[in-house]
Amino acid sequence: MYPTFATPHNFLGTANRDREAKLCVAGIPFDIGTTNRPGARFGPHAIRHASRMLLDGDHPQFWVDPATMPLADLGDFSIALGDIGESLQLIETQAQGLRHLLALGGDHTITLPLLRALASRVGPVGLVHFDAHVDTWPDSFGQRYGHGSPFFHAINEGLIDPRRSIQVGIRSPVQRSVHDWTLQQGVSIVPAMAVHEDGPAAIAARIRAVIGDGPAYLSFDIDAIDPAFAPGTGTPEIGGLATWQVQAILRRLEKVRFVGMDVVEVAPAYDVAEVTALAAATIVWEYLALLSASPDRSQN
Ligand SMILES: [Mn+2]
Repeated sequence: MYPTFATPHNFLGTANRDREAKLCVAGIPFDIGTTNRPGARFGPHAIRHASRMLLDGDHPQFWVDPATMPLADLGDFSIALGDIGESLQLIETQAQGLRHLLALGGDHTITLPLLRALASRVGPVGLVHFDAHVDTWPDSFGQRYGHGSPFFHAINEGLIDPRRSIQVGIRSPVQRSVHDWTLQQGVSIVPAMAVHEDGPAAIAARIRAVIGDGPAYLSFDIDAIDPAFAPGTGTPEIGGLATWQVQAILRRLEKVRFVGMDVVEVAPAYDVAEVTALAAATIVWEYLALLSASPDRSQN
């Protein structure tokens, strides 16, 4: 029995490395898709480290200890250093066949190969996407596959159903053509200001209405959260969500049939007192608690 601070550096301290586990965590130390400050390659380590803080009790709403769920930490996926295309291939291959993946990024580029692997198994999914940015740019400064483009490609490749997709926390500068293209595909955009003005309960209701009963994927860019709460990221934007708002939304989504998730863009070099890593680890922990409360647990 370890005290939390001395627990081994696996996610929630798990010693299970079995790819056959019902729930698999994997790190993806990839950040060459970033357009501003790099450093998310160190995200998986920081998130695992912070996750050990969450080993001292049950979730106070769903009354489950996520560390006791059938969870394995597979370690970090292999990547091809310096090669975006080859890395996307490698990530997709390693994600294939896993029953339910919780990925620790890495920059947001990684969501594209994860969705390719998922869609090959379950077909197009609904998307609950927290972010400051729409991430539907056709390219970033000439870079076709980068962290500003995963959902442009995911929509064009039919990996997500845009009419069952919703983006929450959006507030960055954006070309109007990119914003309007996203809406025209059928994606719902919830600006950060709407979260502040309408409140988490209304936003959660909107998410449930958009997603419906089909399978859904959670992609959580940590920059959805305000830099006051999550400074450790590559492209911070002011006016973002407070961590309590994120919890208040997520805890109302137990009826959503989630089939996978990622938390991305944690760049520990810009973090202060590990608060960004703790926010990311807690979001994964909240997600696990949510699965335990889902009425459709057999699907998860
Ligand atoms: Mn993003």
